[in-house]
Amino acid sequence: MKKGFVFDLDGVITDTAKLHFIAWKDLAAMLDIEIDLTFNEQLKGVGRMDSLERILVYGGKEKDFSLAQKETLAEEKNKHYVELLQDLTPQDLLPGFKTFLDSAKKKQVPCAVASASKNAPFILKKLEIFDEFDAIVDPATLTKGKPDPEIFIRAAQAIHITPEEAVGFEDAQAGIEGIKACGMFAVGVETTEPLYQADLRVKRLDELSVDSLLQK
Ligand code: XGP
Repeated sequence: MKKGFVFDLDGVITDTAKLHFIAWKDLAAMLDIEIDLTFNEQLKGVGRMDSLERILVYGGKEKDFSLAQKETLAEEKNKHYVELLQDLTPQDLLPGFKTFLDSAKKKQVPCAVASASKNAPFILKKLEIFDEFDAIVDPATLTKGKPDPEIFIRAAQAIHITPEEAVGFEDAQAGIEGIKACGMFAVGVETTEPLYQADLRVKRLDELSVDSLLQK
């Protein structure tokens, strides 16, 4: 029996992945690196500095910048990304998410957010669902990023359940791997790429019934 839900943000609650792509693509272009949507799949679920590192490796420029310069580049990307977020409204919730969340809340299922994004609280406020969650893991307090399961273990702890008692929702392969590595039940939200190892795959969350998930 499951007792709580743990959600990734980008690609599960809202489609901010496309805004991250715009901001990373522009930053990469400034460095003479061209990234496309296929490469962008590798940045999903990956934190800010790790995302930058992957772009630099992809462009063969991983040795060209000091840590301080990389921090400045990451800040620049984030400034652009936050500008793109200004117009976010509840209309930007992914189809089916709010219906599913409302149903979970009605049944008093504790819900947590496990996102690598430091912008998660700001985004949840823009989407007007910040108060619906019982916990939001602060990625700045983690020692390892996804696919390590740390963020999912911390999310389960924060809602006072074990990972085995939780269902995790993810759109990124790294996230599914993290969920499975700590014994959670994994729901893969598939858009373009297939997700391996997911226990269940859906296109939108309202394809699922809260009751049947709790019985997994
Ligand atoms: P933050 C973001 C990364 O910049 C982005 O590349 C990832 O796809 C995203 O996290 C995953 O949720 O982190 O810059 O919003 O803190």
